[in-house]
Amino acid sequence: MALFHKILIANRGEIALRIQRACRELGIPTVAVHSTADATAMHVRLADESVCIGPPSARESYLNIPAILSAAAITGADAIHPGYGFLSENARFAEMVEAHGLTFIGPSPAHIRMMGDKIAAKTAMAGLGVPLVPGSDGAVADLDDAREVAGRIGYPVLIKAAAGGGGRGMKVAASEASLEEAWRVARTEAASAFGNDQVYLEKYLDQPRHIELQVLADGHGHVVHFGERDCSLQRRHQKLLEEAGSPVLDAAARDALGARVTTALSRLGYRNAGTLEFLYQDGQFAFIEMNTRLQVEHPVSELIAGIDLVKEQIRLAAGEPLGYTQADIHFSGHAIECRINAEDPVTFSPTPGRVNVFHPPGGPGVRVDSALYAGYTVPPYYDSLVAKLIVHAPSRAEAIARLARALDEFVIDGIKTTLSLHQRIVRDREFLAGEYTIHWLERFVESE
Ligand code: MV4
Repeated sequence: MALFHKILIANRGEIALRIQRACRELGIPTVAVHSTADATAMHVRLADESVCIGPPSARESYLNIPAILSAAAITGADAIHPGYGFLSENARFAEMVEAHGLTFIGPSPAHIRMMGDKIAAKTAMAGLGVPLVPGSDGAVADLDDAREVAGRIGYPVLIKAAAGGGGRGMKVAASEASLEEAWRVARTEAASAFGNDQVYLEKYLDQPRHIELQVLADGHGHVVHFGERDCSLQRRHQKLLEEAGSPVLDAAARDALGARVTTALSRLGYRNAGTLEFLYQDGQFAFIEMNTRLQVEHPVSELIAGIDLVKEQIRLAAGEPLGYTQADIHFSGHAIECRINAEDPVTFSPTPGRVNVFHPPGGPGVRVDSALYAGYTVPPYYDSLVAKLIVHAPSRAEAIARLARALDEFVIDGIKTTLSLHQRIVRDREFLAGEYTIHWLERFVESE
């Protein structure tokens, strides 16, 4: 029996292509949706069918739920893959997809909603035995409550918005003297940015790594993990380079964390793909957030585990059970991804415009996920990610050598990109040694 008759992909760019490729290999026809600015985009060219859903602004196109549901109805699609960003973690969208008799390729709306509330996510995970950063037990009611919690866990503390995540709505208080100010600013910003002024408190970790665990679950209690990704190399909460596995974890630490997490998600009844984000410092993991979507950096996990996460998502959404257990999953070698953005490599300001030459690298162990082509004009309306260069090799040292050579082969002419920044990172001594935390890249960029 066919998994689905037709899948609508509610996204654009490289991830729309990535999902189309999985659909094609599974024999499932695809529908692309696009804004008027994307009429000539690669994801439209390669889809079986396409529907224009609105003007350039994402709010009126890729976030336009009625237009997307109408596109599914008129093309006869029976499932929707949201990709990442846009509507991928919108519980109301997932509900509406299901209310229209279609399958949302992702977790249940209830789980999306739970993980979107960072307090609910932490409470659920703590109750299931996943370690947290020391902090408030749920929301902090008032300033007195905040003082009491901070006094107990010790300064510095971080005040975070329940509806935040990804670094939005955080304030550090170094001592009791600055707590009141941080408290007021955090509450006010949370209220205006998210329409929800609930905040919580955590001990501030000063030199953590950002390590996340990729999981798949079938909703019937079977959950597996695909190891960790080290995503510490970021600037202003934008990741630039990710690797699997982390340079600082061994198999025993990975297995221990994986066992905790898969047990927890099994008891939660979670289904489809997910990623748990941890801070890792002094040999300890602390859960901070869970992402209920396919992530930009999923390819590094695919390469070390030899699986296709998007095909798995589609099979799981169709109700198939996981066809294997953790014991069947074996990790091989090391993978690294560089995010190539249409940005100035020094100022990071976006550089939309016409691409004259596009020559991606090739050869052993090299994968390029990109929707670019020579003659394409990168529009100014969306995210600046234009290509992901992913390499796989037997060891981390060999992966870095392969990455350096692939970056040197890569030609994108006509617009400035962050290729040259990556060429410098992969030759840095500390990067080569794997010695970095979440603060490393900002200092590297400043020191240049
Ligand atoms: C933290 C932290 C230090 N201590 N929580 C930022 C993004 C959001 N997902 C959580 N973030 C952080 N939470 C405690 N208790 C430092 C960060 C943080 C960070 C985390 C991951 C990747 C990059 C980051 C950059 C700055 C701050």
